[in-house]
Amino acid sequence: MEKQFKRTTITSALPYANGPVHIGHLAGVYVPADIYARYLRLKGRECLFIGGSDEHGVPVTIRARKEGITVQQVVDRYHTLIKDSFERFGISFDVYSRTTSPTHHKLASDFFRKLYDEGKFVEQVTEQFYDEQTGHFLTDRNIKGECPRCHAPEAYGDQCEKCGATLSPEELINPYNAETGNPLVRKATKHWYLPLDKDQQWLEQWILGEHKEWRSNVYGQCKSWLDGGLRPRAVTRDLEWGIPVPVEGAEGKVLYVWFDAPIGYISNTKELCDAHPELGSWEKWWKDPETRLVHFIGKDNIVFHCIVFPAMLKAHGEYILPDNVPANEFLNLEGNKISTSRNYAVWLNEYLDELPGRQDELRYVLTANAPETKDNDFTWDDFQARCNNELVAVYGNFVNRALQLTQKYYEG
Ligand code: B3M
Ligand code: ZN
Repeated sequence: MEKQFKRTTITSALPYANGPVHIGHLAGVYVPADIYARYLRLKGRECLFIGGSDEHGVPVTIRARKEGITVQQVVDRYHTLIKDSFERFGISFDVYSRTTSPTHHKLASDFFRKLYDEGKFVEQVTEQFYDEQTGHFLTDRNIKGECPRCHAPEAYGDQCEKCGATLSPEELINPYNAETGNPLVRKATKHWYLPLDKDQQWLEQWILGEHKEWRSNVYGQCKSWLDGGLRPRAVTRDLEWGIPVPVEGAEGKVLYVWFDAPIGYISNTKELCDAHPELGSWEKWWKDPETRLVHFIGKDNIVFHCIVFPAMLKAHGEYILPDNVPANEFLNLEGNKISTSRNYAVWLNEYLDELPGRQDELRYVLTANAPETKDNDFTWDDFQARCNNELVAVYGNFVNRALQLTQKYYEG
């Protein structure tokens, strides 16, 4: 017998504030989550629909350097643009906040500190690439050098785009900072790790044993992560932008963006409930076993929502775990991969500006063509055909007939 819940907390992935949202985000996450929230409300069920911007991580800092503005300016700009476009499009969030909010900084920091105090992390010193001239440690993607396989001069720290080899930065010949060109040295640095290896057993039982009803793409990805054996994951980084690690001696280090971002769901719920006492305490939405937690995400976020975040919640000890994690596949655009960094997308804000009043058409097409079980393709020809043949012809005709019959036989 399926468990009966009193209420539902619905979250949708927090979009990175490094660019506008596009139709791929809408089809994969926001339209399905919005449909579910609207459905539950119509049924008279108690639910909250939580959204917000993810404003930490490396991509926003890269965007800031490229544009010659501060990171704060980047996130302010995109948070406002994204929030505004969701509102104009009609995504019915109960709250849309941001991870730079003081509430979130405090909650994420306290969360880390509790785990730290209870000895839930392991500390490890490793050698990482360091640019002595800028005083920065670098992430794999910001490191370039000669490929050890094909000797292309500009391979990345994680991959050579010439020969396709998967690399780690230590393998590069003469590694250098991709942005400044400065040569790199190796330097010891300490980080905190979530020992996921110790979670292997209960995660296997919980996901593979108790959640066979999860979508096959989600279940399958979890199974392959679990079959491969979980390893400890660093939850801190040597960066300036982010939430400072609240530990003495950790100056210059911040929480890893994937540690703080999912806590953002909780912080945003807290902000909402603090401002609206009639919704009850935020804690009932996150800590009461009679609350059903559902995460809507894209397929690239599965491991974080099904394995890492639940391990964090469990380590904390007071929280419920997700009951389901509906993840969608990707939507392509005219046969090609949508990409924020390559500026290839239909941006929501531009759609709303250029086709005013056409929200429902887009919502319909993205729902009819939702990438639920495989990647799908969005084309403008298909958009036009679906609007004309399905919305106008089939649905319009149905409504028209129903209205005429009502008029004729039931006096309107
Ligand atoms: N910002 C990644 C993404 O948009 C990330 C999601 C966070 S959800 C807590 O794909
Ligand atoms: Zn190569």
